[in-house]
Amino acid sequence: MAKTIIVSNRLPIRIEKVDGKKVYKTSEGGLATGLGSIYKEGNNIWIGWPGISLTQEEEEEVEKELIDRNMRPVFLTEHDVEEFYLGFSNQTLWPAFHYFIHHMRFKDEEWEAYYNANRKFADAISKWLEPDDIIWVHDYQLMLVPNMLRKQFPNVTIGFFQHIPFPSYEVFRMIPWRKKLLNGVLGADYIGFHTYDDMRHFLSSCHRLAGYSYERNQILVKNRLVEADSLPMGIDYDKYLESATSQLAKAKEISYRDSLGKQELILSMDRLDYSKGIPGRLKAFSRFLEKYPEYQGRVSLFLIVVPSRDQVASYKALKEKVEFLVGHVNGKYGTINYVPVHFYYRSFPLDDLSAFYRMCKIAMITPKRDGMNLVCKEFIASRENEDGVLILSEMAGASKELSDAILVNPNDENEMVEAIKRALEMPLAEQKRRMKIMQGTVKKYTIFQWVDLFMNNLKDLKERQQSMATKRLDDDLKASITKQFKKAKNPIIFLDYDGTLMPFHENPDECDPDAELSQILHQLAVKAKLVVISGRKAATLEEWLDEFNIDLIAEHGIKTKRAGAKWEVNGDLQDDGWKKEARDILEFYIQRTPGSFLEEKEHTLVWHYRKVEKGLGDLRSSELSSHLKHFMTNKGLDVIEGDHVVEVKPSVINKGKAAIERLKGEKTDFIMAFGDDRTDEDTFEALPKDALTVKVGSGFSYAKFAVENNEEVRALLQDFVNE
Ligand code: GDG
Repeated sequence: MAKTIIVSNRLPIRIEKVDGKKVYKTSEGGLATGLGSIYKEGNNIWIGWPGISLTQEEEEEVEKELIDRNMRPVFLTEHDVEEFYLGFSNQTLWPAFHYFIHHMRFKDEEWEAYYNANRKFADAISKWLEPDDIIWVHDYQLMLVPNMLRKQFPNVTIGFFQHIPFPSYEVFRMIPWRKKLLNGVLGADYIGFHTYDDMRHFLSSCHRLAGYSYERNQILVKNRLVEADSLPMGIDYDKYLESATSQLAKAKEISYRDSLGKQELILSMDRLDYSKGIPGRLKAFSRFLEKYPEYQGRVSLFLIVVPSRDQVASYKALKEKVEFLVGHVNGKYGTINYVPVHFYYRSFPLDDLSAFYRMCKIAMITPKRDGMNLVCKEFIASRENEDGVLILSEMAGASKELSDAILVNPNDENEMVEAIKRALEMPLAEQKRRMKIMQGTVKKYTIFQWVDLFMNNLKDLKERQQSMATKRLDDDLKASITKQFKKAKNPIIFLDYDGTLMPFHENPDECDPDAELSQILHQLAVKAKLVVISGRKAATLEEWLDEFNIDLIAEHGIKTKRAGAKWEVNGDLQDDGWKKEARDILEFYIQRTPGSFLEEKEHTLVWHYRKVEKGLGDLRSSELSSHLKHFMTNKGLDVIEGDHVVEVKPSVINKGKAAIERLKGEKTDFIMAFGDDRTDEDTFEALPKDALTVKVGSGFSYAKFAVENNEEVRALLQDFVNE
C-alpha cells in the first residue's frame, strides 16, 4: 500500500547519552504533534536525524530500534552537523531568510556540506520509497532534497513546506547558490509557506533568478505544474487548553504567584535567537519603566530564553547582550521587594509553560522576523477566562491572522512602550472582545486542519498534473473525430488565431488570413458555428474575419461579436482607471528598451518586444512582469506573458468565461477548441468535459489532445469540410 514519508532535519525524537547509555526523548513540538496523525499510521514513516553522532554499531542498533516507532534515521557526522547544520543552514540561510544580512556568511565548504547532507537525506528516502508514495519535506535545511528526488523519480509526488520566512528577491539574490536552492525546491509539486508574502517572494525569485514565469501561484517547471501556496500553520488548540486548565498547571500558578508577589506579569518566551528581538523588548520595557515611573514596582517582565545554537558566535554574543540588559534593568529599577525582570535561560516542561500562560496577563511577542510564531497562539489557547492581551510584532507570520492583538513594529521602541501601557490599562471587556476573536481563529485553524489541507492540496495538484498530460492526435483519432464532426447536427468550434490558425509573423499587423485559411473558413462556416477567440483587438478581428460570417471574441474574452451582429462587452468590467498607472509603468520600460512599444486596446494594455535586441527583451520582459505583478496586486488584473508580449488585462473575464458565455442557450452536439498559449488554457479548462480540446505545440495543457503546429490544425479542419 502506498505510504506517506515525512522528512525533516530532526526526527520527532532525540537520542541523548546518559551514563554512556542511549536514551530516547520524544519531541512535543507542534510539528511532531500535528504530523503524529500521519506518521504513526500504517506503514507511513518519518525520516530525519536523531540529534546525535554515533558509532556504526550504535547506528545499526538505532535503526532497528526506531522501526517500531515508524521512524527511519539519517545519520550525520559531527562534521556534517558543524558545516551543514550550524554552518550553512544557520549561518547562511537562517540570517538571509530573516533579513539579518550582516550575520550571513558564504563559505564554499559549508555549501558543499549542505549539498552532501541533503544527498544523505535523499538517499535515505530513495531507500524506503515505493511506487505511489507521497513525500513531504520540511524546511530550509532540506531545500535541495525535492529536486534530488525528482531527478531520480520523475513522477513521484513531493510536497515541501518552508517554516521560516522567504525573503524578498533583493535579499535572496545575495546568496551565491540562490539558483540551485530555488531549483532544489522546485523539484517539489506543492510548496507551502506561512504567509502570502513569503509565497510572493518565492515566486518572484523563481521568476527573476531562475527564469520561470508564473501565472497566479503556478509555475511550469519542465512541463510539470508546480504550485506555491500560503498555508498558515496552527497548533493543537485542545492540548494547550487542557493543559492550562489542568489541576497541575493551576497548582503551579498558585505556588509561583506566591513567590513572585503581586506584580502584573508580561510574558516573553523565545528560543535564543537574534530574530526574536529579545534585546529590543528589554530596552522597550526599560524605557517604559523610565517613562511611566508609576509602574515601577507594579509590573515585571517574565523573560524565558530557551538555549539554542549557543556554539555559534553570534548566539553567544546575543546571550551576553541579553544578560547585560537584564542586569542593567534590574540594577536600575530593582528594589528589595521588586525584580523588574525575572530571567530564565532554560527550557521548561509543558505544565510550567501552561502555568506561565495562565499567570501572565500580557504576552509580549515581538520578533524582528518570524515565519509564524506558535507561542502567541499557545498563549491565546491557554487563556481559559478569555482575558489577557497579546502584544505582537507585525513581522511575525502570525500577525496576519491575529489582527486583534496590539500589533507593533519591533523596531519602533516608542510604539512598544505605548503598547505595554495600553495592554496594562486595557479594560476587561475590551480584552475579552479581542481575545474571543483570536481564540476563534486559533481554534478553527489547528495543526490538524493544516496537515489535512496540505495533504489534500498536494494530492489534488498531482491529479491536475495528470489531467494535464495531453495525448498526441494520431491519424486514427483524427479520423474518428472527423467522423464525429460529420455526424454532428449542431457543431461549434472555438479557434484561437495567432499560432493556431496562422503562423507567427515578424510583423503582427500582417497576419490577415492567407488564401488557404480563407478557403477553409468559408467552407467550414457553412457546416459549423465558428468562433475565433483571440487576444487581438476587436477592430483587427473584424477587419480580417468579418467576411466569413463567423463569431468573434476579442481581447482575451472581453468583447464578443456574433456573426452579423454588433460588438458586446462580456463580464462586469470595472472602469479602466488602472490603465493610467499601468501605462506609466509600461512607458518606463519603453524608455529603457529600444524597439519595444505599447499597444493600447480598449480594455487591455500590451507591451511588445519582438523588435528588441534578443536577450535584452527577455530580461526586460521578466522585470516588467514582476513589476506589474507587484503593482497590480488586489486590483483585479492579470499579467499575461505571451509571445514577445506582456499584457495587462482585467481578471474578471478570460477566454474560458467568454467561451462558456457563448455556449449559453446553444444546443450543440459537438464542441471543439484549438489554442496554443496560456490564455487558451482557460478555454480548455472551462469547456464541458466532453469537449474535444486541442493544444497546438508541446507542453502540459488542460487540453485532451495535442498537435504539432498550425499546419496540422488546418489539415484537420480541411478533413472536416472534405466530402
Ligand atoms: C519555526 C519558525 C514557526 C519554547 N520553549 C519551550 C517550549 N517551546 C515551544 C513553544 C512552541 C515552540 O517551542 C516554538 O515555536 P515557534 O513557532 O516559536 O518556533 P520554532 O519551532 O523554533 O521554529 C517559526 C515554526 O517553525 C512552525 O512552523 O512558527 O516561525 O521559526 O511550541 O511552546 N516547549 C517546552 N518548553 C520550553 O521551554 N516544552
